[in-house]
Amino acid sequence: NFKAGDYGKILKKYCECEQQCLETLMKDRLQPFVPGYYGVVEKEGECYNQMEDLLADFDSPSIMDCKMGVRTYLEEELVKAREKPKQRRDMYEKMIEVDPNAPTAEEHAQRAVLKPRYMQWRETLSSTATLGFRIEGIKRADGTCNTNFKKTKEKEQVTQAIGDFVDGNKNLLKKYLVRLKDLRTSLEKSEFFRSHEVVGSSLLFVHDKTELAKVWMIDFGKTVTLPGKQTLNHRVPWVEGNREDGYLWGLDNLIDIITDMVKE
Ligand code: 4IP
Ligand code: ADP
Ligand code: MN
Repeated sequence: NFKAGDYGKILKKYCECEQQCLETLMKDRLQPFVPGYYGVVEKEGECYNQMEDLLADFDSPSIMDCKMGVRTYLEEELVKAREKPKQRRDMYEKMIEVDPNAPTAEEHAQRAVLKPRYMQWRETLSSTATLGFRIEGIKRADGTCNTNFKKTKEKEQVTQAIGDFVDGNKNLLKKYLVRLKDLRTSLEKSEFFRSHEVVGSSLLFVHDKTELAKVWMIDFGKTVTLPGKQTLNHRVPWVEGNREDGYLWGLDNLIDIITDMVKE
């Protein structure tokens, strides 16, 4: 999905939705919190969005990807799954790998599940449904990589994983906290954020041994404009039709957890 771009830049497989978002974001107050965008590039017959390599300024970075929000699929995907149900054998396989008892009798018989069903199962197994964010992966400076967070759900488990990510370094946690609070302030004022359903987007945490620590918003492949003058609050619960994503609620919870870690 990714390739090296020009110096200090990376190429991500082209997605129109993401292009639209990144272009708009370059002129929004969220610009300091998203990778710089450098347009569409064609390479070996494939199209890519070229963006800033957020790791470029770091010396052996440690990175953590947190997927934000209470919902990880678009409302339009729900509608599609109802109108034209598509049985997903790959998602059934991923499901039984984690829990052979998770599928219903009917799903076992079909050896397949629908996408929203799979996505909802992932949301409730992890902290997405209860905290409004989940850890997707952590790569530490020492080269160790962990993407085994599918069942990281309780506040205590999340705390443990973040503590491990920073090696218990409270200086780093404090720097992350400052950055996350700045981000929250900007989100609350952002024209872009107000007018978009932000689903499946992540916060990328990056630090290194010089204690440079930053956070950016990434992955706008499922971030879509709301119709007309509709706006979102990003904190109230989602009910089908309101398009709320719980992004800010999740960020509040993440900030509270890190605040507690700094206090301990
Ligand atoms: C994946 O499930 C992730 O949710 C993907 O989101 C999602 O891609 C995949 O849907 C889904 O199978 P696992 O993480 O459990 O493997 P992301 O790429 O943000 O991690 P979408 O296309 O929804 O963004 P499919 O339909 O692409 O398979
Ligand atoms: P996908 O849509 O395929 O899930 P993402 O945009 O979520 O892709 O990116 C996947 C991973 O690639 C992230 O977790 C992060 O580690 C890395 N990544 C994404 N964007 C950047 C960037 N601009 N600079 C550096 N690393 C990035
Ligand atoms: Mn994605």
